[in-house]
Amino acid sequence: MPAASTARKGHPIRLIDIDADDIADNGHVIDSVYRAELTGVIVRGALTGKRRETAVRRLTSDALGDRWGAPNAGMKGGEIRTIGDAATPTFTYLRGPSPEVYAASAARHADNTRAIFEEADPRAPTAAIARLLGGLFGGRPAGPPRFSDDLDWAPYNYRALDPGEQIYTHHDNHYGLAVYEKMPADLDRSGLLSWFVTLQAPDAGGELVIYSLWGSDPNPPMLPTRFLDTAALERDWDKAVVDLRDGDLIVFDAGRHVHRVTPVEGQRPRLTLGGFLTPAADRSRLAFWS
Ligand SMILES: O=C(O)CCC(=O)C(=O)O
Repeated sequence: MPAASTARKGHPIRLIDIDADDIADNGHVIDSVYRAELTGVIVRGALTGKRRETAVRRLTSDALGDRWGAPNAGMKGGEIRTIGDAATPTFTYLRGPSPEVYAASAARHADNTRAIFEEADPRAPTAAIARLLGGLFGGRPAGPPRFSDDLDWAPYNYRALDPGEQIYTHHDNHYGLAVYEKMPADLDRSGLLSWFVTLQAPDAGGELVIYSLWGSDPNPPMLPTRFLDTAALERDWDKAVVDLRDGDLIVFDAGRHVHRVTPVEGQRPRLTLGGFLTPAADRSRLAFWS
């Protein structure tokens, strides 16, 4: 069923809202988002039960101490914590992590995932994500692409936004970063989608806001700091505020649509795991990575 359909300034925002049990009936969704016919899909209850609870217990314990990184340390209000690097610009690496830095992080992914999900087979949580994303791609194969002869891209990273922190307004079309030299050539770079699972929703705030502005639009509203002017977006552009609860997955067109996560309120950190995805140019498979 349609969750939002609006048109003011900018491009239409069309999100659909489905139950995890209905994925098989929605195998067209990723193709539709890629073609910009849809902006995204919310899948309710995608990662639930003991698996989600264990990840939350571990991510909120002291046990993971030095696995956590602070890629935006010093960026007031935007100090996300992560386990595992992402192929995005950060305050630490303005042009994204180098291939060497990314490879070192991706090589630790399996061990981190074992420590967070405490499952005998550390590949099982990633296989579950592959089934969800592949299901939205008509059941075609889905997985992280090769990074080098003996390493895959990390399938996702883990993110915590503590009370008061936010993700500032941005889009994710980052194929220009050096790390993408390692992306297999058969993958389609004409678009890029984001996806993430909410492991723990915050008490309040921490909402994903998707704007009708595309990163490729001419003359986007900018602040003198070269950040996008969120106040102007709130005033003049259309938006969808997405209500994501524990266990929900969202896949959306983050390569085109400018978006942000509002400041987390209350006591609980907002915990997510996620990354990006794109299909092969021949649509035979889906690649997802952090
Ligand atoms: O909330 C998250 O984990 C990431 C939100 C975001 O900016 C994205 O998915 O591109």
